Amino acid sequence: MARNKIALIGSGQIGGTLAHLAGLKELGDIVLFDIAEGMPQGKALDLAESSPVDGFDSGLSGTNTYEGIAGSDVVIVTAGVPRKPGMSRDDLLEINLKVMEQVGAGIKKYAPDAFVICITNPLDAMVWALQKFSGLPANKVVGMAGVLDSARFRYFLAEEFKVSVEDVTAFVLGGHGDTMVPLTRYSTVAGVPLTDLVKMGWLTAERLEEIVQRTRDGGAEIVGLLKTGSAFYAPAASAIQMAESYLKDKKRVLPCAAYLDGQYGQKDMYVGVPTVIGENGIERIIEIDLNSDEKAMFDKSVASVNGLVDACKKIQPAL
Ligand code: TXD
Repeated sequence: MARNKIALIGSGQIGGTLAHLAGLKELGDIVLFDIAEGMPQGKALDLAESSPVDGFDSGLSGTNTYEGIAGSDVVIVTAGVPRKPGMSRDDLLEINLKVMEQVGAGIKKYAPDAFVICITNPLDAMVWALQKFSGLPANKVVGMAGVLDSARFRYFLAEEFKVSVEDVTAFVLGGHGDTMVPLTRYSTVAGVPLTDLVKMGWLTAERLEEIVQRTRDGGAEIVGLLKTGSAFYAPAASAIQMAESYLKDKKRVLPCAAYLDGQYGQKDMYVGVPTVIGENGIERIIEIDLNSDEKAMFDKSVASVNGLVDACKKIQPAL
């Protein structure tokens, strides 16, 4: 049986980490693509040279042409420019929209059957544009943000409670930005909702709000420390979890930026919602009941994503 083929469009910080993780997990053969000459080839060779040590068999190659991604089963897109300190995700919009146009055309021509995971920021608008530019079915084009945002929330909670990260589940809805909606009553420690943990005296409501806010600012916290780019280890790990669920038909329930066609009262937009990822891509969008506070936060987040999508339409009227 032939191995799966995984194409990484953009071989920078996240792209390189994705290649490493995909290799270590033997998810398939890996092609790194970038416009920078030699860089994807160099990373591919370096990673290939680590494979005898770590004991994994994955073909690793680098390319600067879209032919190289032909027939890919999964395409993960990080191409574009990351944030510098002081920049918002939205500042990236104009530059990265042009990049999505090129990437979408490449995927349309060479990998029309792939499951496409977009990571490039501003995420919800870029994945929306990438789906349009590529013309792939909406269930096969998805954005990665919720897994990362939930992972940050889980980590902060596990630290706070001094329990294993494995026993903390978290639920984050909405756009990947300052308006994301961490849902405390659906986030748990071993099944006990955070709202109950407040009643049990594990933490105060104020402390919980601080952790929620740190989660919202999680990306900026890393940008502020790194100074030369944005987070890459946790974003890569998150996208690999999504790719793995597709390739192995695991049907994981994961929060992703998915195409809404009436769900949550929204049409023709991408925003973070709970989904099921299996062999058919996004197989289901789970619609949960939101109370009035949560609904208000979700609507605010949707409005902010819609603002970015409108900005895309202004720059590129064909969309
Ligand atoms: O949760 C999330 N979705 C995110 C998103 C979390 C963290 C970072 N997030 C975003 O991912 C970030 O704001 C960026 O938009 C992307 C990629 O971040 P990364 O840290 O990997 O950026 P790098 O290291 O700059 O890599 C980007 C690469 C770089 O090598 C460029 O040469 C290449 O993209 N690039 C291109 N490749 C192909 N085609 C085109 N047109 C192109 N332009 C730049």
